[in-house]
Amino acid sequence: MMDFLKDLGIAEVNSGAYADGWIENPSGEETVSVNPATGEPIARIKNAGTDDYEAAVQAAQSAFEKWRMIPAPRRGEIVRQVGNELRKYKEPLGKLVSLEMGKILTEGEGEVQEMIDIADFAVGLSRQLYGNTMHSERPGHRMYEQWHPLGTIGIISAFNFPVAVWSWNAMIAAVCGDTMLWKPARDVPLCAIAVQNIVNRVIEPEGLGGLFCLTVGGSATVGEKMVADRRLPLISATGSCKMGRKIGQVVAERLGRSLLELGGNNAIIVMDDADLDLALRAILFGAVGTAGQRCTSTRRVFLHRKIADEVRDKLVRAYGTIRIGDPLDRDTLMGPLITPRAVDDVMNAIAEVKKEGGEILCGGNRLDRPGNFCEPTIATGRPDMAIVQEETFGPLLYVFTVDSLEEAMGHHNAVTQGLSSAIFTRNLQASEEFLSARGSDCGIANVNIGTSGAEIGGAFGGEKETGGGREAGSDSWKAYMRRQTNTINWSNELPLAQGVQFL
Ligand code: UN1
Repeated sequence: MMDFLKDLGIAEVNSGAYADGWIENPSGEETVSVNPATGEPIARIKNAGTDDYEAAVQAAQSAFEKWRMIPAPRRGEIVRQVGNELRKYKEPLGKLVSLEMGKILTEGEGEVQEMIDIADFAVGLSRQLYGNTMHSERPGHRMYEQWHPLGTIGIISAFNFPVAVWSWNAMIAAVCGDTMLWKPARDVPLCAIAVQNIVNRVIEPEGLGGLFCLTVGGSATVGEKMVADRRLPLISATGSCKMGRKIGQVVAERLGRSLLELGGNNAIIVMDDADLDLALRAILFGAVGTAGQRCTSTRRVFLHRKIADEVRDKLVRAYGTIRIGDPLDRDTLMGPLITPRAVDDVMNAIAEVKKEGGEILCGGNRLDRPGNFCEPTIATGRPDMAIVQEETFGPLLYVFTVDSLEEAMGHHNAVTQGLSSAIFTRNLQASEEFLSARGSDCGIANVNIGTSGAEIGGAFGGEKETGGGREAGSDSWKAYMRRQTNTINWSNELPLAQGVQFL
């Protein structure tokens, strides 16, 4: 066992269930966390069973009784301490993210930075959970709205951001007065266990053990239970559109709330007046960064005909220089995919491109070495090919040529997903057109910046089959609270609204 894992409290065999304290011997199956770069085991996890799930919900519910009555700025003080612990553990936790998920070290550390940033944001927010006041139409009446905590929130996170997306939800929900139960993705349980150990250093001495609970487990033992559980008023889930559609239906059936952040099919449009060097770098980071496994990864590029050949050639050349390998090696630019199956998915998509008459411009192969590696790949063909409509979660980029912004916009918005988008241009009219009501239909639209790597201060999420949810900054906190409108009559009369006379 590597030393940095010990620093994070990771053992050979780990409990995957936390309910106001680690449950020593959870009753679920034992699973193994595997290093995607080598196929070797990292450590074993005892998953949460049904009884452990029940214990965690109860712990979170009873913590809520206390937590909801602690003033929000005091709750912010707890989150401030969590942010400080994360600062201390940035290096080892970033390394674990790289080891278990496979993203390169700078991105693993960046992910922990994202946790720290959202913790800081949440601390400030804890003094800014503002409601409106309105002027009542009735004399001697005062009207305002206030925001109360919702309850215990269920957080279902994806493998690709194994720690940051939890913190987007958890740091904000914590200052809002909620407690939570986290189900991390199957392939990255150690990241979640390490995060739980870090936050425990703050919550346990304060007697707030049930504030952040954890149940590592499969969909049948944990996931499906959470989604159907009426004690969890909000389910915040990140993952594929297919998964979100199922979750959304079950939560809607019980009239609960869901906050969905699902797949993207993000595109960059490059106009003929663009700074091509900037565009090139943004496309590379967007398509090859995280081995194309961000929900914001760049999947489609529309090049204006005047610059298309030049950009395409430069891209192909740059793809040839990408250093693929061990994500923990500082020289590596692209690590492995999460599972062998993920590599199969990319290979199947490439076969599909060829079947539909498209062409592979570079890459296209698995790497003959241990671990889940494939080449970063550029394909071309028609933007309306069936495979292009799908989100293939890997380093597969489609490049198309267009004659005008109008043509690019048509293809751009024709997919079912609506997460992130970008245009590269120096032309004011083109960029404003792209950002206008008839422009990009995505939740995120950037100018001269790629599709991925959003800051936490903005609201994060997208439209259409991306699910409509917003997490992180701006006023996303409202999703984690319930709004109450209060009217107070301090007069000696009982006037009715709308001038109604009665008695
Ligand atoms: C995700 O891929 O689910 O904007 C989240 C980005 C990151 C978050 C991605 N800040 O790329």
